[in-house]
Amino acid sequence: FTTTVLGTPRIGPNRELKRAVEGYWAGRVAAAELAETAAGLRRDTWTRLKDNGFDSIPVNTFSFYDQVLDTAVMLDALPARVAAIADPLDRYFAAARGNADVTPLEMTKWFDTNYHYLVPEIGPDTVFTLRPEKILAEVAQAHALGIPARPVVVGPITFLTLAKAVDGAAAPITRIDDVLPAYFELLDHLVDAGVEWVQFDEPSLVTDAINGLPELAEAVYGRLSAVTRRPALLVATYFGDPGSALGALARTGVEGIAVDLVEGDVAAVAAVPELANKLVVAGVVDGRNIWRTDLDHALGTLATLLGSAGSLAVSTSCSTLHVPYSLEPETGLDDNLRGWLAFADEKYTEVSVLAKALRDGRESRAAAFDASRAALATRVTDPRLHNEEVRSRLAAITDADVTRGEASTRLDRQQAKLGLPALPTTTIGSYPQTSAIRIARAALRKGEIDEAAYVEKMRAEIADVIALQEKIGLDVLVHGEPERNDMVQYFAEQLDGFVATANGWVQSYGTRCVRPPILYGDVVRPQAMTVEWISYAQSLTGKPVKGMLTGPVTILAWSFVRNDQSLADSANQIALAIRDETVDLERSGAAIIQVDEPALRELLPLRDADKPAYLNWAVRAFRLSTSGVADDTQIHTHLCYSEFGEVIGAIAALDADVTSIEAARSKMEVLDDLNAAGFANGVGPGVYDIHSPRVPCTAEIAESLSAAIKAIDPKRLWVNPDCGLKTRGADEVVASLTNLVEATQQVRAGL
Ligand code: THG
Ligand code: ZN
Repeated sequence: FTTTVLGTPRIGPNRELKRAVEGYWAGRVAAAELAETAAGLRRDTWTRLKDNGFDSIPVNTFSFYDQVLDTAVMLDALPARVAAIADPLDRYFAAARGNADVTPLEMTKWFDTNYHYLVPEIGPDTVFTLRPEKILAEVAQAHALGIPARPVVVGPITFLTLAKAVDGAAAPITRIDDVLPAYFELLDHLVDAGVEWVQFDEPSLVTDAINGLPELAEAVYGRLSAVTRRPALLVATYFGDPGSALGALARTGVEGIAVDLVEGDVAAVAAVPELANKLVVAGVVDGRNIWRTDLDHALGTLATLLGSAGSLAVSTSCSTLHVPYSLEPETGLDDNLRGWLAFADEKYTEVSVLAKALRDGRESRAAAFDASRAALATRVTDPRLHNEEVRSRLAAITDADVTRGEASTRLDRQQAKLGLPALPTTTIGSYPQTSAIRIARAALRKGEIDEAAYVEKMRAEIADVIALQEKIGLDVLVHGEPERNDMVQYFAEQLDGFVATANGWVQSYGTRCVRPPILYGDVVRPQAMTVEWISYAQSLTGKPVKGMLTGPVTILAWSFVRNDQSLADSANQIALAIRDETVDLERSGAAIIQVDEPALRELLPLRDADKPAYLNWAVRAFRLSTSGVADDTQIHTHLCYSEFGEVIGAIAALDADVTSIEAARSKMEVLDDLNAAGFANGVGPGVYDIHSPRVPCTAEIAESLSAAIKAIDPKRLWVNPDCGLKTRGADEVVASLTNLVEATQQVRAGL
């Protein structure tokens, strides 16, 4: 084949799948109706690809929740606690999100993206048995529609490297010999189903997740390709350079290998002689960012491979799961900006143009190439991409701008100013987003209420949250963030250089979506962004109210980023805007300012060799954003959503005065890690898990606190939940925080 894509979005152009699945959960949508919605979404996606001239179309990339969970189901490898649930759909959703009786699988980030997958659990007793029903059903649906279907599954190496061992089992990858027979059997079924090509996704091959990956890839794909009755095998690597795994794969009998030529290096691919008898699926159109492709450049990349690849197909670099469906609803964008962008639909057109130009010559598609060139030319001249003031300010940054006074001196001065009790209690920032808040936001958007009326409603929410915290007896208060839709989008909407989309939804996990803003230009903060809300909150109480900001790394990680300058440069520009905001907050009277960096771990490069440089610029950007304030202003940060092991040194290097960190689920182990990293500042290990609706009792929180006191000096210890309270119910929050304060008082009494 010549024209394809590695995968597609599936939530629906207007989030139809989200509505159907959430409706099913709520009992409003029947299973049959859910199945019908899903089938319609698949058909629409495939039809669009076929209409674009795609001659191999991915199927089984649809999912009700997550493709890694789907693979665990295909291998019959769900943990016993959920495997016992009789109804397949209920079992599936129980594994994904738990129910009254069972806890779900853990969720974590899919490589360096903002998509989350469910972590398969492999115990000593896990047996792998092929359950091909889903994949065969989707193939059958596609064939009935005349679609040249190429089923896609997560490959065995990636599946096992992403899984976690439970109940004392050995590392999951040691089970490779047990899992392969299920894949062998799958190949046989696919031949029966009339499938010509199957795609095995192996993004783990671009990482250093385990030692000896290239050798393992050669052995595993040697065995898979030795199966005599099977479709042609396409192994898809993406999100980076497979390095020596590419040659290893090419030495096996697989027929095709997909390479990411946006992240990876075309010269390295062209230098692999064994590709001379393979189909190389060349990912020249960026599958995970939203920029229009430079068609001339992409065609040049393809031409480089003509001499070395046996045959060549044009594709996206990875699945377009990570970009919105279509630019069509984005009518609010100006012409220049719109011309620079390509969402999933526009990318399909680009792939198709490139495949045709490769076959018939550039001239055969001259109009498309001219349009691409003309649009991209304005990116060079548009003044919004080059702000001299911001650039010269950044060029003048020195170490002094990223350094505060000595940490213990700072803490003394802050304590003199704040006079907080031992074990100060606080919360992370957000309070439940009530229906009143959502209704007010929708009304503002539809023009039913004006800005002033909206502000009035948000102030009322803030007043409620302040009163609640005073009543509960917390020491350091927050305003609750009612005015924020999302902790990144909110800031992006106020900063020049970013644009928000109208309908650019991307799946984050399950039915949850985000609308990442687009960072296209130099970042300028036209005016203060949060000061009025925080000052208002502070005016209602004698206790300190924390200023609440999102850090530069997280704003970057949860946006579509510029591809015309380094991530570090973009991070520093955002950092300057945040720095200016901290200074304004300080001037308005804020004594404590929190700058959250939950995504610090997410952008960590996939290759070990690239990690130190990343951590260096990420830490520096955070410090640039927080070092503009006086030593007696207390800087907090908050980290969550990840395993911190690899970044613990960087967390210490952020040099925040107080770091609140997810710890409840790991039983405070993170404190020992922080100690080992030499961290000596304040720390608030989350004393209960907010991701569950369960209300922790006082004794349980007191126990967490006592465990924390064993690990660190109580003088440095703060007491707070694990994360923001936005997704929790109001009643749970009141009960949990009341217990938190009571537990703190008990432990304080024993100090
Ligand atoms: N913001 C962004 N990315 C994130 C998070 C975030 N990535 C990591 C983590 N938090 C993901 N968690 C969530 C949790 C809830 C929702 C999305 C991601 C969510 N979304 C609404 C939905 O799908 O209905 C839409 C929200 C909206 O209206 O803007 O609830 O916090 N950027
Ligand atoms: Zn958090």
